[in-house]
Amino acid sequence: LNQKGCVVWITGLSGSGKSTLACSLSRELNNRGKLSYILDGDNLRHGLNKDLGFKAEDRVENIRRVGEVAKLFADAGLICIASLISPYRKDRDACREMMQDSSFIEASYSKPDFTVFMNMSLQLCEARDPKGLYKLARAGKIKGFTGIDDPYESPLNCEIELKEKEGECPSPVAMAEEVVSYLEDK
Ligand code: GGZ
Repeated sequence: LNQKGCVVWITGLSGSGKSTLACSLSRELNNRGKLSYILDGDNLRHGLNKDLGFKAEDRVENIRRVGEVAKLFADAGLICIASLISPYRKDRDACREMMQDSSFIEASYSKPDFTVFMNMSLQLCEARDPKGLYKLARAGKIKGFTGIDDPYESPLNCEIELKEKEGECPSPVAMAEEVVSYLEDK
């Protein structure tokens, strides 16, 4: 492999465009001959994490497991793109630590971890509501929905922050290019 492994961790509200960015980023990397693998929270909840729900302790375990798997992919030299709400700062920090523990594998690590914060407002995410989940949460049919009646703690130390402009999300390709150019710089 003509690349070094790392983890790109995408955090943000449901509907903020994490999965779309993950796909777009993977495609952009592929165009540049870089191998990546996407770990998407929602998808993994159908398999590896199907025993987990959305209570705080389940989310903690969800993030921990995905962090461990991401580390394995990065150790193997891939650019691992993890896209999860990952609402708690403490859990994201624990993942970051986890990556640093393995940075002794210097050959495969450039920098252990990059956090991308999809800083889209609740208003925007709720207006998009691609799966109708915000509507259900507002109606009280889903309890503990992130942003409605469950917390989201914004990153304090993210490497990349992607923001809406005039109430609109930038295009997936534009966002992916921003992440790629960051990775290239490093
Ligand atoms: C948040 C929920 C919930 C609750 C179901 N809270 O937009 P989606 O639909 O496709 O992605 C969300 C996904 C969140 O899974 P994660 O593994 O990323 O969450 S976490 O990091 O917090 O563990 C959403 C759907 O599951 N979903 N119920 N109560 N999102």
